[in-house]
Amino acid sequence: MLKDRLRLPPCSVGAKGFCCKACLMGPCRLPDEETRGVCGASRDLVSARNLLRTVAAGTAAHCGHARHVLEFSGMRGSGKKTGNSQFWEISEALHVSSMGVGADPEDLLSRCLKTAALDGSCGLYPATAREDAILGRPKRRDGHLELACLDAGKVNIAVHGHEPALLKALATAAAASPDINLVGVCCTGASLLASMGVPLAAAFTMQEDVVATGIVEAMVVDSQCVMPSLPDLCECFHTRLIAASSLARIPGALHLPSRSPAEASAAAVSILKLARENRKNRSAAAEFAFRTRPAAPKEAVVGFSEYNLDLRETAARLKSGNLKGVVAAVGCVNPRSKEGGWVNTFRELSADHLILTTGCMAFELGRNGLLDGKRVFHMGSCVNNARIAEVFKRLADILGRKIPQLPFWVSCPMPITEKSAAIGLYFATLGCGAHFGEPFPISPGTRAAAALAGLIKADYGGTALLEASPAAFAVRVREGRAGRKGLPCVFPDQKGPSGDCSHQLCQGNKGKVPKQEFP
Ligand code: BF8
Repeated sequence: MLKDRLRLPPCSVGAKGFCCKACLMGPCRLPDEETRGVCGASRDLVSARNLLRTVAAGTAAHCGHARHVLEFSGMRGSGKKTGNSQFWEISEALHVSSMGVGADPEDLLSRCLKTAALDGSCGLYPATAREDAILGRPKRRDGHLELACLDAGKVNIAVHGHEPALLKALATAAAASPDINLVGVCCTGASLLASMGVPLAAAFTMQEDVVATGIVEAMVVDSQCVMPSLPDLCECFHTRLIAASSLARIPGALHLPSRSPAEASAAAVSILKLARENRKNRSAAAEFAFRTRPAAPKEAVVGFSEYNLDLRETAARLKSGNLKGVVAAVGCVNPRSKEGGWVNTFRELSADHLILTTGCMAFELGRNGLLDGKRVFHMGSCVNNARIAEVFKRLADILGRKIPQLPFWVSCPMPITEKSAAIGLYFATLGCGAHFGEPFPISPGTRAAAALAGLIKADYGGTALLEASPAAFAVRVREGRAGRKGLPCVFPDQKGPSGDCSHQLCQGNKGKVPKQEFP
């Protein structure tokens, strides 16, 4: 189980981004500034190459996701030109970051941002648009979270991964079958929760716990964030593992790839039959143990998007200073992250900031009771960060301002996957404040960190913050995008009688000096 495997210590040099595996003379670990890799690469070059490879992989995952759902809908040829540009951008990113090609860290970091921009336009946006077309737009609804969503009195099926389009047929069939209890895991689960009200049993770190309850007859996985430990774990229980993606082969799983709605409908019939038949193999002891668990599902208000949030009211509140900013809490919950306290930080910020949230962070905030649909809004899965980008763009339009002028932050406090880096940097290219906690391929306080922040600011008007401390992050958010110095007033007509601007939108708030600042 995950908690046992976490005993394997992470490489202390690699965790800071200073381990290079770009060629087979290494891996080269660079413990200090003076040490060079066998090829002569410095720490700055190694960390820039590592970040570019990370962002390219994350972007490839989101673009691949978008392509799969387009193909699923019979839209194979559509976006061929876009597909070519994705291919070349990602191919060039991997090429230039290989050994002996790009040697200028700043140029590589600038390519990180170009690749991340593609993550949004060719990954998050088309994946979300197709998802809406297939599943229907999210609706505000009451949702349920946590393992307690499993039902010992029914046949339990869990769906896990990221491509919910493949599993819509299963969700529809389950909804029509009173003996079946369907629950979601990770982002496939988050999307099905938002659009169809399927309860969300777990996020990434708890996926094994779902099987370990011993009362899950089938777990259907598609792709991304599916732990390779699942086949072995399922063997220890009676759970049948079913792989629904045509891309991801998983040893020990029953493969039922769904490349079209017709294949998905046929697979749904097979999965329901198989799960029903497997019910007799459930251990009576496991069922008894689950029945006697005291926990009840956590309640949450979910299903928000750019279409059903009141953006005019939000803009008015921002303009009046009643709301100090919008903070998106996105991405993963890394079990290795050293600093706890992020949930409390977002709770505190929600007093005078609108909090939007997606992915595993949304689950984490929800299981801590924060998804109230009043101050903290569940916006769906990680590709659904396109919805948050749309909220920012539309608020900026209503306010008649550019995003870099506005107090919009995207925080990815505990990244795990390459996708998280791509998402955060995509928002930086929109001109938002982009925050990453630890671990991250670029270490705070390094020249590479300063260069990345400088590029984000100069080329996109965004703000970069690498900060592992929740308290320091909150200070910086309250202080404003421009830090201590503040920005010129963006609403000069609203200056106070003294002529000084204390308007929140201008971020002239003179708060405490943050522990750490990046140029
Ligand atoms: O895409 S938040 S661990 S589940 S990567 Fe994965 Fe991270 Fe969770 Fe969804 Ni997003």
